[in-house]
Amino acid sequence: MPAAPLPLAVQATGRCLVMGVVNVTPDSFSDGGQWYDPRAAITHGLDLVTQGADIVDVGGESTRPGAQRVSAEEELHRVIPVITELVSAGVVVSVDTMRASVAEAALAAGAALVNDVSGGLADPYMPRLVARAQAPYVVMHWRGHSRDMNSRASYADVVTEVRDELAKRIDDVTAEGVDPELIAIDPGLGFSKMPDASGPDAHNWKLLTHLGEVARIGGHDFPVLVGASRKRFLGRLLAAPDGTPRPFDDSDAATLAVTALAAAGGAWCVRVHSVPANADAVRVAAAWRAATVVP
Ligand code: PMM
Repeated sequence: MPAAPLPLAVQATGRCLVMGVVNVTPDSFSDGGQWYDPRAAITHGLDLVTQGADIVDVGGESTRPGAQRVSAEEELHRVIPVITELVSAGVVVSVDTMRASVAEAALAAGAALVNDVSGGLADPYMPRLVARAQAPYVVMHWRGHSRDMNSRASYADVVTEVRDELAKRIDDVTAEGVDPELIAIDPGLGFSKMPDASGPDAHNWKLLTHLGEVARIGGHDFPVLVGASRKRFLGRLLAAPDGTPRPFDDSDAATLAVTALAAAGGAWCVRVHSVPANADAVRVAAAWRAATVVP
């Protein structure tokens, strides 16, 4: 089944899109185990759409810091039945995978977008597969697998380095035939980024406040996906006086604040675990942006 067309510009949608997350994993950071059962995952995906998700992102491999990889067979076993069922219910599905074989099966099952947190680095066959399928492709900033990604979180100037490394990824994947018009970029919040709330290592905050610079590559403004939802840098920001980080399931209000700010700043899409309030926030941001335009 061909991938359904997905608008890749804020101008085309009138507002920032909301991507709801379904992690079909036993060990994801914030919702590990909750949607591991395929029936639970399918029901949750349908609920996310009812709550206002434009896209449902289905993943079968945890990328939490320190996570070990699962086999391709296991990943396929987790995600394909869920994607098949959601697509047959009319849901726009993205597949969160670093593997070309999983992306290929997901696209064959009707997925509309490939969300590759490695931006084509983890599997050399991924860019060619995406090119052949003419599928929209999220290219995230990534410096290596989760088991040791924190050791790579070293930057002199995080905004320039992330932008330059994304530019290299875009050069490489377009050289393999990926259409630049089908690429969205992602700064990869939490991936080889320190969770500090301030100071020189406040990598996530620097990126969030310079999304336009990160996305301007080779004279082209790429659509930006922001994945801040429930991440450690929010828990760190909201830590208790004794330094204990706020638990991930109590950081949805902070996620919402990032959504509103990023959407008002022109982000194309936000990837979130809890949809309802974020679906409202992107509409608020759209009205905010519209009212800033001088008639
Ligand atoms: N984060 C996670 C998984 N997939 N995809 C994109 N494009 N951007 C992200 O920031 C991102 C992602 C990890 O989050 P989770 O395991 O808590 O859902």
